[in-house]
Amino acid sequence: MENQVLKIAADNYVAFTFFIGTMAMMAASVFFFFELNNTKPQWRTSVLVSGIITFIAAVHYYYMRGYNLETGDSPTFFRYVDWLLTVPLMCVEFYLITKKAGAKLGLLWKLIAASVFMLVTGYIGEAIYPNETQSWFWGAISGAAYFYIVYLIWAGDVKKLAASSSPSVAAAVRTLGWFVLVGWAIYPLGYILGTKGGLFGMELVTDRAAAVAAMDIVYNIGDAVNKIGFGLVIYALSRNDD
Ligand SMILES: *C/C=C(C)/C=C/C=C(C)/C=C/C1=C(C)CCCC1(C)C
Repeated sequence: MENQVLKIAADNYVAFTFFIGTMAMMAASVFFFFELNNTKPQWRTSVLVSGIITFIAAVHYYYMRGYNLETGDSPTFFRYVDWLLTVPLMCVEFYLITKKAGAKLGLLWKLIAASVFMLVTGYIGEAIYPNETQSWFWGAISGAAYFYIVYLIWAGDVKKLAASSSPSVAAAVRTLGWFVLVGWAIYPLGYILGTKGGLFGMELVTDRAAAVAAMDIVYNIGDAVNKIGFGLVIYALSRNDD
């Protein structure tokens, strides 16, 4: 049997971005955790959650890098496990930073329930019925939950609470709202790209392996921006607000 050493080829941008993603998420976690000591007590939970988000991602990225290198496949299952843990936590941040303005537990549960629903239905469509017409149905109801989260942040409860918060909390909610509206939009776009007869049409995507690789690279870069950038907005808020 051939003894194969798995190393990242110079042109393997998928494995490379999994590797860089692991490092970036690890570095961010160390930063958030160590900064807790010089964070005002009232902001510690929020900064801690930022660190937990990047830490969970770092562990998943380490695993996904190995999985991708060994199998050449896209680690769809572990992406979803990662999202299922980190996305609800990102939603929790909206509750935490608006709590001083009176955010209720009901809002926390609405955000968690919508994000879990979005991811579970998305997983069913992407992993269980990937090449069937019904993946459109799962994608659509997942998308509805996504727009509900966007609604809560831009026009619903979160927006109203932000309006009665300090200017720095209001500004942070707006910036984080852009992350959700624009940064998170890459995920449903990737889903549509991979759906049979999707917007970009499987007929248009002649090289399926190349399309999946491109999707992984976009997700890897997007995740770093969405998780580390998101955490840094919270961190900056913890320095600017009382
Ligand atoms: C750090 C990871 C993040 C912020 C992941 C976010 C993922 C989404 C917003 C995924 C959304 C999806 C839809 C809106 C419809 C199609 C299925 C999904 C799960 C890709």
